[in-house]
Amino acid sequence: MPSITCPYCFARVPAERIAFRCAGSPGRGPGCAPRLDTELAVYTGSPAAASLPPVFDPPDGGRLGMGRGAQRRAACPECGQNTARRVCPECHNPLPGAYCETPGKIVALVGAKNSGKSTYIAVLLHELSHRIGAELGTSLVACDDRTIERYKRDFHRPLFGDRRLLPATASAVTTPRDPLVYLLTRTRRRRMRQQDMSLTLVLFDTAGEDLRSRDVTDLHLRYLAAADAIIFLVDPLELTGGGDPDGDPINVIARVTDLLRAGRDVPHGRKLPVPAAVALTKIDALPLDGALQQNRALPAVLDLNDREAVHEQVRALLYDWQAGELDRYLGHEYADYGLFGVSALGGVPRDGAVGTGGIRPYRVEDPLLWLLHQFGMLSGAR
Ligand SMILES: Nc1nc2c(ncn2[C@@H]2O[C@H](COP(=O)(O)OP(=O)(O)OP(=O)(O)O)[C@@H](O)[C@H]2O)c(=O)[nH]1
Ligand SMILES: [Mg+2]
Ligand SMILES: [Zn+2]
Ligand SMILES: [Zn+2]
Repeated sequence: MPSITCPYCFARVPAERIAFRCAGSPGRGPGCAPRLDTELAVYTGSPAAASLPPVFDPPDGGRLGMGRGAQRRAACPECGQNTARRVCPECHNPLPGAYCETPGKIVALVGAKNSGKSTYIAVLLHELSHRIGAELGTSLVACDDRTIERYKRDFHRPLFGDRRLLPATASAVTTPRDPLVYLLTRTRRRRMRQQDMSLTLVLFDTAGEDLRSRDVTDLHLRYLAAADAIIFLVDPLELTGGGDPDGDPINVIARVTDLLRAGRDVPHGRKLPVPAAVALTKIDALPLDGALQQNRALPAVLDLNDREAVHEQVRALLYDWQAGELDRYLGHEYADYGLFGVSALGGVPRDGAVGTGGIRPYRVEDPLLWLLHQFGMLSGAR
């Protein structure tokens, strides 16, 4: 029986159990009035954001002879109006239609403290909705209103508006936070047929320290267990050693890898089938030559020559820095891993602000292009 994974609470939901939310009264229609949604309030930790028209279970599809699978619409049992707003029956977050039809791959992003996660998220999403999105012909849609508001308030406005660096992310232990959830959809034409494929970007902007503590939240554990791919961000400065061993990138990656294994019952000795993109951040601060210094040559595909050259160059850097252990570890644990170098800012910041040249992202999309290729959403070319 088909089922989907809720990108908010990561519950497995059989398609025929996807719930609906009443459309309410747009204009002066006859729909249900908003009321407190307890499940959503518990999830978001904010009752104010959870005053919405009611959620109801799907009508019994079997009894109506509608067969199995997801229903696209249902009539609200209270007001009789039809609604197409589908929600998770557990946490009541919205499940976009495109996600219910073709459940996307969940991509998780992790990194140690100060590795550049928040900045990368801010810039990657910006690039995906502008330059890269146009190049790939993808659309990026936020799956809920909180994602839109939080992206604007916590990421876009400070960095792109005020040109200030983002503050260190508060620990989820003190400030619970739900993920930013986006659906990245791409239409592929294959033999005269069009096919929409989507990737669900579930971005927890985790504070680095949450990944080192033993009490990683339950939600994070489920996040990692549900992830179909993972992006690790690594600050090159931390690799050269000397820092806190707990924040050592290899230790962070090893802890997350153990969680990935536990979440999907892959025993030690068998490689994890989850593609892992490991990206050095802040490469604008490194003296660079070779492939990393050039641009990708081929647009709208995965440039395979470029991919191999960058992978090898980053691998060589790791060995230069006496961090070859990281490469060996990844090769041992993952069936498929790629090494990357990215710069979200494109220049070294000064006094808490973006450098004078502005934000000039560099190769931030590379990990994502590689993952799209892994999932059959982007062709490769030489
Ligand atoms: N040179 C350079 N520095 C960067 C770049 N991105 C981030 N930084 C620096 O790294 C610092 C940390 O970046 P954040 O994005 O806040 O890192 P984080 O991983 O979210 O950190 P926590 O929330 O504390 O875990 C920033 O304040 C910048 O000084 C980049 O692309 N280039
Ligand atoms: Mg942060
Ligand atoms: Zn849910
Ligand atoms: Zn209703």
